Amino acid sequence: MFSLRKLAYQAFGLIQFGVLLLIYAEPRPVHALTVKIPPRDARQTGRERININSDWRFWRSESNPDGIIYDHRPDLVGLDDAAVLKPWILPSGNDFINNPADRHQRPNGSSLGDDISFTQDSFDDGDWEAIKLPHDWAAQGPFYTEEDPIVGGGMGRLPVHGVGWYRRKLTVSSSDKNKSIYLEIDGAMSYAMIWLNGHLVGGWPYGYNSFRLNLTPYLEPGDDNQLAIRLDNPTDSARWYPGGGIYRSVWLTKVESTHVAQWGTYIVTRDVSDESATIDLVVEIENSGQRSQEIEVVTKLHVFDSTTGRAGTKVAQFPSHTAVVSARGKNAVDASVIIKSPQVWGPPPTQKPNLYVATTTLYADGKPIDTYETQFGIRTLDFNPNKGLVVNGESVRIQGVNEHHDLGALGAAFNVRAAERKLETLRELGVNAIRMSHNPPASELLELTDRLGFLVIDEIFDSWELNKTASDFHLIFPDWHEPDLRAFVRRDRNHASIIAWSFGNEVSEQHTDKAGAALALSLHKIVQQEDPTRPTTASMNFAKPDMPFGRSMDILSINYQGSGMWDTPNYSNLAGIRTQPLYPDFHEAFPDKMILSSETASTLSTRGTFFFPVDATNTGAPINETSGGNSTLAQVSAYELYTAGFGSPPDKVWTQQDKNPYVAGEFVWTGFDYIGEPTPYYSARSSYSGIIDLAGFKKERYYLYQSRWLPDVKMAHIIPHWNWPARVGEVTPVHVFSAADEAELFVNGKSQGRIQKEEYQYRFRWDEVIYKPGELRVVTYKDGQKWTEDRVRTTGKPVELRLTADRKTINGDGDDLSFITVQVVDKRGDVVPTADNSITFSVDGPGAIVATDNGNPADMVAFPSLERRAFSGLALAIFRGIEGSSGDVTVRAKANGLPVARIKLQVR
Ligand SMILES: *[C@@H]1O[C@H](CO)[C@@H](O)[C@H](O)[C@H]1NC(C)=O
Ligand SMILES: *[C@@H]1O[C@H](CO)[C@@H](O)[C@H](O)[C@H]1NC(C)=O
Ligand SMILES: *[C@@H]1O[C@H](CO)[C@@H](O)[C@H](O)[C@H]1NC(C)=O
Ligand SMILES: *[C@@H]1O[C@H](CO)[C@@H](O)[C@H](O)[C@H]1NC(C)=O
Ligand SMILES: *[C@@H]1O[C@H](CO)[C@@H](O)[C@H](O)[C@H]1NC(C)=O
Ligand SMILES: CC(=O)N[C@H]1CO[C@H](CO)[C@@H](O)[C@@H]1O
Repeated sequence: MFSLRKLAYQAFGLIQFGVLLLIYAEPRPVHALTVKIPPRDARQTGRERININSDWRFWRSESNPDGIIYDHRPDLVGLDDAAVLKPWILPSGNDFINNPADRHQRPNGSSLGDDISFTQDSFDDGDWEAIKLPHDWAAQGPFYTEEDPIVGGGMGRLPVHGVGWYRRKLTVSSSDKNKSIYLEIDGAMSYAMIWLNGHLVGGWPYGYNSFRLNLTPYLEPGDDNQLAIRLDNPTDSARWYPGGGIYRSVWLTKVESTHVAQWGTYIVTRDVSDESATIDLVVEIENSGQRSQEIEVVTKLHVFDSTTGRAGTKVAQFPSHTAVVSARGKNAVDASVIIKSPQVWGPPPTQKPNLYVATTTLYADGKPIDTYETQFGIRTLDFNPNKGLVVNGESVRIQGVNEHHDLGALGAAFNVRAAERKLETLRELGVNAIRMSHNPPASELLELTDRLGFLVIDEIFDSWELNKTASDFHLIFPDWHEPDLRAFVRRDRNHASIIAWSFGNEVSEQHTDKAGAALALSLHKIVQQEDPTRPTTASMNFAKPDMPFGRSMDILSINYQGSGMWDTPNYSNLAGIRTQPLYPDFHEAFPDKMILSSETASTLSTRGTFFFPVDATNTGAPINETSGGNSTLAQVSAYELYTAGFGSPPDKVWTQQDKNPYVAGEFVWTGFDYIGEPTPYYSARSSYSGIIDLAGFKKERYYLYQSRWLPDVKMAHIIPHWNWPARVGEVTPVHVFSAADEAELFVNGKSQGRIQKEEYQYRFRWDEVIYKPGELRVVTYKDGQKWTEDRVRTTGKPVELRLTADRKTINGDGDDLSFITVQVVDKRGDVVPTADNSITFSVDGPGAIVATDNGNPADMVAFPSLERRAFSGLALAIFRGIEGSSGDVTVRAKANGLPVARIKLQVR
């Protein structure tokens, strides 16, 4: 189905054909034990990639400060006379528009807005805020707490809107004279426009994509080049928190005028067996110089050394090729190599995420002029309609979660350690797959998923032509869907972890029958042109098996419909399109397409919070004042049975998955809580859908999922807590989450009965337990043998704060973090489950607490606050070392009436 040469022809024109070269290499196991993040700046022969996250000045205005706009927009009222810069921005997407006739020409003459003072070297930005990237201007709040704020609960009640300006000087030396110099922005939210020395260079509206601009024509030797970046965020751009600002890294890349093009390598592996694998490589070369050049391309293949984060032992070399690259032109070469005993990439625990690195060097007149590294993995994927996902010949059930891009109290500003902590928590839960809902993530996150071995669905759009909010992507879809889609795939297509491309989530075009399906097909084709090796998909929460939408994709991603929606009695009083579980109908209508559930559950809960009475079913109930919810508190009961109107509890989801084993698995909505979309209580700031709360603390549901996903882990977990002074003598149901098949519950030593899980039962429940203070104890059994126990005690009052850090020694690089958990404990050391003590943090030493949280979706204290109430007994403080510093640190936590607690950390 796939011809690399054909693809390369399409993409790059002239191709030199490669000769296969057989190299017999010793296999060498590579284990991803700890993730090493390589140094940020890379200086290699002919190529410098310089991180420029430091030394920025920032200023933001809530209303338009400069009389310029990208284009007219529903929320930009009263700006009829503003200068529209769109014609100058559109050409920035030209490299990603296939048809030359559709590419944009920059208007002649100087652009409108070139006289804006903020872009000028003479402008004094001395009183602007000094900041370091990645930066999210909204995360520090404060939260809007009023009834109808300018940014509501959906977008996190944080000040994301308005125009932000960023300024910085750039230095180029006289030795850079003939170089091509690019600005690479990994993500800027949103409508980015970039000026250099007063000239409008270009921009990129979509805030989630990475982009590159050529600064060469506008740079002067010296250290006085003035870079100015303008961002503009609508008030209603999304259904969740987008963040605001340059929230990912920015780089200056200096290369010789002939160099490997942007994202210019593409590696595909095929004919993979235990004995050998064929690796196909395309290298695209760009010549921005004045004369044609003959370039020799040499690529060596190394194992990726996970202990250093760099290329390790060399295992093969591609046959070298020569290509003539015309002045201001491009050309591509392809080559193939067969390696022996490939170490395949696959998801733990049964497989290992082995990676390789291809190091490409370009030579002109025998001299090396560019070096470019490409990480990739060797693996086979079969998307089997009857067996589900098969990775390297092994059936791998997708145990996935959806993740939005924010990092909790750190907001949208990307941080490698915060992302890695998330993945560690998910790994412990048994998660092997992540859907990047609903936008391309930071590149570094995909490096982490490559190295840790998570399967990834990379997703790009939440809306196409039809809107979900007034100012979402639909405004720019006509101009930008092609460049955004191609840029998305080209950036990410060498990542081993990505198994499929999703070009849409729950788009309204599901409702427009053939027209929507035709648009879907056109997007599918664009993705296929950029990467024919992976299947496409788009998530369907409405399209039915007999509708044409599903025909426009390779694999079917079903949201919620597989488990049935509004189909059980407790949901019958709600409006909604009642559907029986639809897996069988989809399977019958699409016998050739693998089915997965890209969103399941939408079970909602607040950690440690329980309301009574408890729903008697395992098929769940929608939330209202008498069913799992309390709108005054803005909290949802954590019996893990209450859902969004369209949702289902995990138990109901699994029943349908187990009855339909051809379904490849699920992506739960969601792994972590995220900022915004606080269904059902839009007075709150963050979601209730996570298996893990916004602070990273495990909700009750964590143990329910772990019992299914890691059934060999000896674990039993009792809910609720047992501090109910007002419930003495009242029915207080007890549920136990465990992979055991039998369990006996004891209240103060008295058996409440030994029960067995029936088929399609996933939890133990004792619904008639009468509350008495004391101790709950459960003893579980597997195959008749005693397996494991859990115990919950009524606690005493708080006597102490207990501090623990996920890492006690961190790097003094200004990015690394230590996450400090505070537990409020009683005199026996048990966490007091109702404790809400107000805790004040302070630090001695080279660093600071940059954010605090407690996982309470309704806590409206701004994230940077050093004072934070515990919630259900826990609080979190995030410590960051000062850049370039080292030394001992003491973090103190203080609460009224309790002794001061301390923890010692080290910054190195
Ligand atoms: C710019 O001017 C040139 C020469 O007059 C003309 O050919 C070209 O079409 C103009 N471009 C635009 C975008 O107007
Ligand atoms: C730039 O190119 C010119 C012409 O090829 C050459 O003479 C000059 O030495 C180059 N400058 C640098 C700094 O490489
Ligand atoms: C879609 O956009 C229109 C026009 O701006 C707006 O009136 C409408 O409210 C939007 N729809 C949604 C769901 O926001
Ligand atoms: C609340 O939800 C329950 C369970 O679905 C339902 O029986 C009840 O009628 C609902 N109450 C209201 C006021 O809608
Ligand atoms: C919600 O919680 C508040 C505060 O605890 C309580 O006063 C109120 O009765 C609760 N509402 C319902 C419907 O239980
Ligand atoms: C919350 C709620 O009302 N749950 C009800 C769901 O339906 C069952 C019977 O099917 C009732 O027993 C529950 O009370």
